[in-house]
Amino acid sequence: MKALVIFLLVVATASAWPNFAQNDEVFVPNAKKQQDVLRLLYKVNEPIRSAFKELKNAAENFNPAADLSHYTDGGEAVKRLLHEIEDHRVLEKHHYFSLFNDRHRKEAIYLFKVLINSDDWNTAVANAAYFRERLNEGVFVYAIYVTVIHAKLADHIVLPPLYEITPHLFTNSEVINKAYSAKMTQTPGKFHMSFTGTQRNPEQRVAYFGEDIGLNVHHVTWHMDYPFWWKDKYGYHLDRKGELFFWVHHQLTVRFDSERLSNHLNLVDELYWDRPIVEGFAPHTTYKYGGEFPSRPDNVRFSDVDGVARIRDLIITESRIRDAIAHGYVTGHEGERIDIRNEHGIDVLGDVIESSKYSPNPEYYGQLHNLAHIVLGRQGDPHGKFNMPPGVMEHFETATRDPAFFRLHKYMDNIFKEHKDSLPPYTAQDVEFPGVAVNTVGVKGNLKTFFEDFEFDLTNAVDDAPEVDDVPISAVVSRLNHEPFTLTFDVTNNNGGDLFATFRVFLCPRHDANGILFTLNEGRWHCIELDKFWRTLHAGDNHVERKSSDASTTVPDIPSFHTLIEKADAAVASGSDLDLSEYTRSCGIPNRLLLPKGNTEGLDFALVVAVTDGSKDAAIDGLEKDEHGGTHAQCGIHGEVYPDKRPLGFPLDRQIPDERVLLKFPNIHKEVVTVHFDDHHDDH
Ligand SMILES: [Cu+2]
Repeated sequence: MKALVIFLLVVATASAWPNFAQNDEVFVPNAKKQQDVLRLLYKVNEPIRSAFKELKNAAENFNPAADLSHYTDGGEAVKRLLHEIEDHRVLEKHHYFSLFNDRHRKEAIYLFKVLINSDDWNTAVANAAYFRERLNEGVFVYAIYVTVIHAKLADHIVLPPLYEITPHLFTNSEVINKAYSAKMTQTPGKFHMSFTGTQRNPEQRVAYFGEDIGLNVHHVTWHMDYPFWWKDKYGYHLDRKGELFFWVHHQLTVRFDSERLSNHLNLVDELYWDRPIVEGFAPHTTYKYGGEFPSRPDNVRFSDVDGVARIRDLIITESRIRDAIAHGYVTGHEGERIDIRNEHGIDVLGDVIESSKYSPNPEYYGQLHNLAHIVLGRQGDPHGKFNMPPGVMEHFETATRDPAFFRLHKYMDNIFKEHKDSLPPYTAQDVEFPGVAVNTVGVKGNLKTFFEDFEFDLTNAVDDAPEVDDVPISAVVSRLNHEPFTLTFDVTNNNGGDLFATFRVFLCPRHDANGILFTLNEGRWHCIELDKFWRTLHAGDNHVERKSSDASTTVPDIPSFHTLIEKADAAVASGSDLDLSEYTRSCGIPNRLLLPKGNTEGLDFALVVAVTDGSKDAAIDGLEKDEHGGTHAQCGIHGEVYPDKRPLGFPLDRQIPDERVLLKFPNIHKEVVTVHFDDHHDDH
């Protein structure tokens, strides 16, 4: 009986298929699109549920190559992907996926190309459903995320938090094991996730940062927003991608350093190819399929990694890059000189170091960042003797868990610094804003941090079948958060008319771990970018307020997968609108991580504010009202130029030979503030 019903259902929907596929003008409401994406990602390790009739039907009956007029590339990508499947070349299901594996990445890009080249929503969804059943789950999830982020058709769609889609990459083996036994015994469970390691390891004091699930989402999403494999023919140019690569990782590094100072640790040292890797790492993390993430003992000396890179080659790559910095130019593919001793040089250098498809000469300058990630990830099994799966460094989701990640990025950050230090300091003309003075900067509320518990769903962590009931299984993690606060700025405009102004706000550590005061020129390189926003200054006195929740470096918490499903289902059922625009971007530091932890005694920081001429700085309109989502500082705006014409980090990115010179400009202001950590937050 059941079989007959399914048969009739398939016949009924299959006969309706031609209309469905041909009608490219059909309007699909946002709520329906949102529901489609969520259903595509629902229990992604198993076949599509038959309750999702349209998707199930597409998975079984859609023929991706039947009508190639639906693809803007004439069906090129779809033909190739089908060919790969026919030839049994695709990565099997229930196997790990790593973006750094050339073959894995190629498949994910094929699927991405099929989807981004689909000229209407229904074609894209039918393809997604079809290939979901035929490709590796990791390949599928990656391609869906990157497509939704970049496809015009998927504007305003909210992607569910990755820690609920691929929980294995965000939690530890202990929690996963408990989740399995909860499922097996059908007993609901809530499992507290502790941070990796023990108190015998000083690095444990800052594990809460590298293992923060929101920070991990930010990092992996940034790399989806700005994929190193991106070509402009996929839709648009990713403006200042190389410079953003530098800036976002610089900010991760300085944030980590501020967390270290908050916990009485020295600033992180860089990695040296010819010295032992000081910190070992036992990830306590497991693949869904493919075993445990490999460990690395303390003080391992670098070994060449078979089939990936020799350490000697990485050293040569580095010295070619340092040569380019010293010469002030990069040599392009045809031998041409690309000048980098200017404000755009950092963008070229970022492309070179990552290296992305934008790199002007990867044959010569190699792929320092990407290869270093793999090499570092494989030091536990460099010759592949033990058939270990890739290390945490080989996934953007898990990389920051390893303290060596920050050493590696400090190493690259110092190369970028060498370049920035080769540029002349800013002149008065560069930084001044005549007639504008920042008189006071204040804080309403407290700069107070605390830990809080956060629960997320682990249903996707365990295997499942339609006939097995779900039991609620979740992980509880401790997360850093802060009390809401408002920054206030009293600014005078003596020019008699309205002026448009850019507010640049930085939080800079004042002392090193030994309590020695940084000079401005040392300290500037450790500044955390808190916010960047635009305001009109009227003639006379202006009082400007900016809430911590509005910071353009940050994003709010993404609603849970479950909440998103409920909202989308309800909106589709009632035919109502679904507005989740607040959550469409998950690139950005989680807002609760806006402040570094500080400590119970109170840790001093310099709040440095520069108010500069917005009529010269702003690259696009609509910035004053945050019309572009307000998450641009480290993630830009999709399909638009980066909103600020100034170099990222301006005006603290270049050498400051004499701090009196910079601070004498009335439009630049420094105020000492204190960040307190509240140890007993849960007690009140
Ligand atoms: Cu990264």
